[in-house]
Order: sequence, then C-alpha cells, then structure tokens
Amino acid sequence: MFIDEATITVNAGDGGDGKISFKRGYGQRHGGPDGGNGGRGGDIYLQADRSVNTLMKFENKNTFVADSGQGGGSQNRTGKSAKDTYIDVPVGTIVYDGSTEEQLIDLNEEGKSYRVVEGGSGGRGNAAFASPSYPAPQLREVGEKGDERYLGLELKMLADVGIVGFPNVGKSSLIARISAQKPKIGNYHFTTMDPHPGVVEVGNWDSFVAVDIPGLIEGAHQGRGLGDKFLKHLGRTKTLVHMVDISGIEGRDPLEDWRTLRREIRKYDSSLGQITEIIAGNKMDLIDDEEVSKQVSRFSEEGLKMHPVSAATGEGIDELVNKTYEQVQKVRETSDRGVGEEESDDKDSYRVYRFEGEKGFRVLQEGDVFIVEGKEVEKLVEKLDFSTVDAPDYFHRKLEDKGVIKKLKSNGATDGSIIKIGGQEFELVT
Ligand SMILES: Nc1nc2c(ncn2[C@@H]2O[C@H](COP(=O)(O)OP(=O)(O)OP(=O)(O)O)[C@@H](O)[C@H]2O)c(=O)[nH]1
Ligand SMILES: [Mg+2]
Repeated sequence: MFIDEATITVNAGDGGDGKISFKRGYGQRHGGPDGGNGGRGGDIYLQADRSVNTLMKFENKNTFVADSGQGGGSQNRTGKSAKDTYIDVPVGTIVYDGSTEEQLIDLNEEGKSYRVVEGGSGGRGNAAFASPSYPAPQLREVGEKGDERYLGLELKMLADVGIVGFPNVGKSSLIARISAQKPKIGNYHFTTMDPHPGVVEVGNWDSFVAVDIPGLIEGAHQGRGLGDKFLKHLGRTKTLVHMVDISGIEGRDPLEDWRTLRREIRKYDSSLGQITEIIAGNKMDLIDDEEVSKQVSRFSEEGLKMHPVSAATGEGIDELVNKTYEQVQKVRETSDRGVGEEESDDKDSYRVYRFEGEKGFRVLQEGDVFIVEGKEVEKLVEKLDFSTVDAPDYFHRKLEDKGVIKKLKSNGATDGSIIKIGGQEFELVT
C-alpha cells in the first residue's frame, strides 16, 4: 500500500548520569574525587533515502527512541555517548512539527538529513565539582532527559515527469517500457493503485524520474474512482505526459478524455494546469495509419500536438522520451537559475534550548508560592541529583551566585517560603 502521510513520535536519548567516586589505592584512603561524567544521549535524524518509496513503514512503527548515554565511571571515566539514530524516509518527505504544524524541513534530496530531536547532555560526575571549597564533593548531576517530539510527515514525490490518464490507457505499460520499473499491467481499470517512480535513462548521459499516477476519471476531484489524492504528487513534477488511448478499443474518444482530465486536474489545483503537458496517444498498433493521422489532426485542430505511440510495440516511444527529456531539461535549467527551488539550510536543524548564554530568570508569585523561571535555573534543578549529600548546599550557593536568593528576598520571600523551580518545590533557607 502506498502511504503518503504519517505521524510519529521521536524520543532522543537521555544523557548518562555523572558518578560519585573517590580515588582508592595504597596510601589513598582519602583520595580525591574521581567520578566521571555521563555520556550524551543520541540525537534522532530523519534522512531522505531513495530506496524508500512510501511512508508505509510508519503504520507499524511510529515511535522511535534513541539510545541513552552511559553513566560516568570511577577513575574519571566518561560514559560513552550514544549513537545517533537515523530514520530513513522517502525523498520528498516534508517534516512538520506535530504540535505547531510548522514546516521544519523538506527532505527533497537524496541523503539530506535533519535533526528532529537532540539527545540529553550527560550529567557531571563529582570530580567536575571539585574546588577548594568542595575538595571532596558528594555531588553529581543526573543526565538530561532527551527531547520528545511529535512529527507530521507528508510525502510529496519528487518525480520529474508525471504520467496521467484514464484507467487502462497504458500508463504502466509506458513506465515498464522506458524504465527498469516493472509495475503491474492488466487489462482492467485501476490496475495501478499507487504511484511507481521509475528512472528513465536518456542515452547514457542523463536520466529523469517518471511516475505513473493511478488512473483518473471524471469526478476524481469529488472522490470518484481512486479520487484525486495522488494528484498532489504532480505538484513537484517538471512536466506531465498525458496519455490517451487512440485505438477506440474501449469506445473512448481520446480528445474528449483529454478535455475531461484537464478539467479534473485544474479543479484539483489550478496551479497544476500551469505544468506543461506532452500528449501521448497510445495503442497506435491497434489502428491503421489513416486512423492514426485522423486522430493526430483532430488534436492539431485544437492547437495541440499529440504524439502517437505504442507502449506495446515501442513505436514512437523514443521520440516521446526525447520530447519529454527536452521539456524536463528546460525546467531544470530555469530552476538552476534560482527560480522555483529554494535552497535549504541544513544548519537550521532543531535546537533545544541549551541554557548556556540564557542566564536570565524572573520571579513570579502565586499565592504564597514564589516561582522562579529561567532556563539556567530550571536546568540546574533538572540535572542536580538532590539525593546526594552536598546537593542542597551546592544548590543554595548556585542560587546565591546567580542573584536568585537576593531577588526572592526583595520580592518578600523569607526563611521557609516555598520556592518552585521547574515544577519542583523547595523551602527557602536564608
Ligand atoms: N495493443 C496495445 N495494448 C496496450 C498498449 N499499452 C498498454 N496496452 C494494454 O492495455 C492494458 C492496460 O495497460 P496498463 O499499462 O495496465 O494501463 P494503465 O493506464 O496503467 O491502467 P490503470 O493502472 O488501470 O490506470 C493492458 O492489457 C496492456 O497490455 C499498446 O500500446 N497497445
Ligand atoms: Mg497502471
């Protein structure tokens, strides 16, 4: 099944905890602190991979958790940082923040990746806290939690050419003839249920990607047939090959069919009507030359160029491919000049706040409770292991250093007042 939308949850790895440890050894009964720091938790990246065609795999698995960093060890051993996790998605996947619906990145090139969540930093071990005032700190930090995020994924295929047409006209047969892709071909309607991109080699110097869009019928924009949900994949194509059946084998009129589908496409999205179109009249092998010429002139009376072809015998196919390639090249050259495709900036990957450099805080009051808000102080609370002997003292000093205690007092807090930081409550000691 072809799935082009998904929501997933990503959880970056937690940082490893810092260690409390003291040197031991002969003559070192009271050795100095040697507890190492924890390692970083793993980040999670989404990466565009050409070998993935749909977002189907997220139907079964939609939660991803990166590995955590290892805890610090004695003898100043730093815990190992976790490996980052890469999730492969099809080229053309657009990534949204699930909560704000903001577009984060368009993974529109093979190999392009984007960090969606950042792993937690490791906690510091007690050796990191050693100072003249703390020669033997009973103190450590725990690892920072990895970030969690909901993401919306939407695949908008990145094919150069979209092949459109009524059911059974021979779209898949064309793809099968011009590329290595072997789609299902059947003499019944809606054989193709999902788009199959195929790479079309042009000579041996270049190529383009063509995709076979499931058959469209009148009323597709109202959901008839397979509906028009696949038309969104045409939005990024450089040209369309609009295929009609000129054999009359199904009692269809190719010119009428052409008009009907143009209408459907424009009704879906008028901008799709701007994409150039190459008309291929398929199944020419089933009619004589005279009939072929008659159909060609019916189109030309309307100012349209129709290329008679046979996906079955290969007649006219080289010319069609060349014509299509020319058009693809034209559009490629325009976009190379900076029109259309926007340059993406890989550096704008998701940043969780790192409170270095964000030293500000403010004090609010809710009834008798004083709330201190500020990234740096909140991070201090998150990471400090309050079960350790020296933590309360260290914490108090830090708040003093940052001017938090002074500010609390000037706001009316006194000894025993309840202080809330980062969701945790403390009693103020002055
Ligand atoms: N004689 C003849 N038959 C063809 C030609 N091209 C396709 N066919 C036949 O037409 C039928 C439909 O071909 P498909 O390629 O499956 O058509 P499609 O447009 O992909 O159809 P859907 O996926 O149902 O929309 C099959 O039986 C093909 O063998 C052609 O050039 N000549
Ligand atoms: Mg088909």
